[in-house]
Amino acid sequence: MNLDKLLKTAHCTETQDQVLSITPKTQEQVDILKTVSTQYETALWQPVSPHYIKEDTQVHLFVPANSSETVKDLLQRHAITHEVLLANPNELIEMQTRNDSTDPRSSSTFYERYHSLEDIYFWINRTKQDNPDTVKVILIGSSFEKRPLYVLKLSLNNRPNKKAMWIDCGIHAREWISPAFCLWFVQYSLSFYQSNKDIANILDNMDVYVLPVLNPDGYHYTWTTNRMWRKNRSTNMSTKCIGVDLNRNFDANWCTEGASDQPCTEIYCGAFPESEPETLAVADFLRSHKHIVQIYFSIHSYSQMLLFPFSCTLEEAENHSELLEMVQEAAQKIQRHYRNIYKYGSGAKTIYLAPGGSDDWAYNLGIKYSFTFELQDRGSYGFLLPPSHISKACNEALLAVKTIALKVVEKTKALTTPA
Ligand code: 9B3
Ligand code: ZN
Repeated sequence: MNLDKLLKTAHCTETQDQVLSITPKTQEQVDILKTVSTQYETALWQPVSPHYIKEDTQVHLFVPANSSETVKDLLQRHAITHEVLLANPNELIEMQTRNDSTDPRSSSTFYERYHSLEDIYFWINRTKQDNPDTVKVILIGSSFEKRPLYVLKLSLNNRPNKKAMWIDCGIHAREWISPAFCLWFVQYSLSFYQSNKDIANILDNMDVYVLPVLNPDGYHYTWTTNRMWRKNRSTNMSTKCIGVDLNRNFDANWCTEGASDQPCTEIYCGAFPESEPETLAVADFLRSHKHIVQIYFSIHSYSQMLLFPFSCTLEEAENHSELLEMVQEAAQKIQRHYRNIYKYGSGAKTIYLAPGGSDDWAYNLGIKYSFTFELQDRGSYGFLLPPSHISKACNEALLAVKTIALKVVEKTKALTTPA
């Protein structure tokens, strides 16, 4: 390479967006990082809020090109070392949004790609039309920007007194693998009901309600404007900052430690519990179906964890050991089949104390098998998991869902079938 070209490339990498991995070693470095992530135009990937930054724990920070120099200078002046986690996130983003469905050379299926909100609405409609006897679409409400919130009801047979399972995806806009999982799950259920005895056993005993995109406004925004957006897109007269963290807006120790009442933060809890139309729609639906819904799943990313209540308190759930056994078995199966490690445990003990989450709220409503999954990866790509990883990430999560659902089906049978 000639010098001219070398200089050009060097210059180019200097001025590109990057994701940095930084591990603060002292309290002073912690404070600097907190300042950087709040005062400069950056997006904190991990932890979710500057509040959780602590010594000897990795911070993943998205740094846009225009603040790159200032941020790196500041780190250097305080002798804070960093590694470049992703040198070219824009290339990854381009890869994820490229619609290669028309490219005949592409070998990936519909389910191995990410889809825009419009595509997902289209898919919902097509899935209903292709499966008129087994799939119903229920409108449970609408988002702040008045987009419909559709739930697919999978009902594979007409047995009386069936129980139900709920799965929601896409509470957090930037966690794209989550909606991809909901689509994957629906497709798998409809395709393998006839041939896979586990999925048949589950679907013979319960209906499944799937909400593919709980936060459509945020998801749309990540496709059009800002790939790193997390919250919904609601506005409020009292502030110029947009969005509420929907996973802090449920009525479970609402807005205590681990959430924020500051609208400009990523973990803003909203004006009051269920203040957001998206939260209210889900809460109303589950309240009116609480006698049949046995299992609640909420799908997030990233960091590979299988979590159960509580996140909003360090106290143990009444059936803590039962829930622990279930996620442990699921994690073991994932490790055996896919050689991937998932951490597991109650939310508060496994990641952080955080109130207002949907799983804790559903648990308190009486849904005793309540889980949040954090899918792949553990930070190599973070929220920008390449499409080529979708199938493995989804199959792992599917195995965990099946393992837990089968356990619940067995337990229910043991209770209702006389010996
Ligand atoms: C948070 C809460 Cl509040 C909960 N109940 N369960 C899981 C989490 C973790 C997710 C979050 O909202 O921060 C991870 Se993206
Ligand atoms: Zn999330």
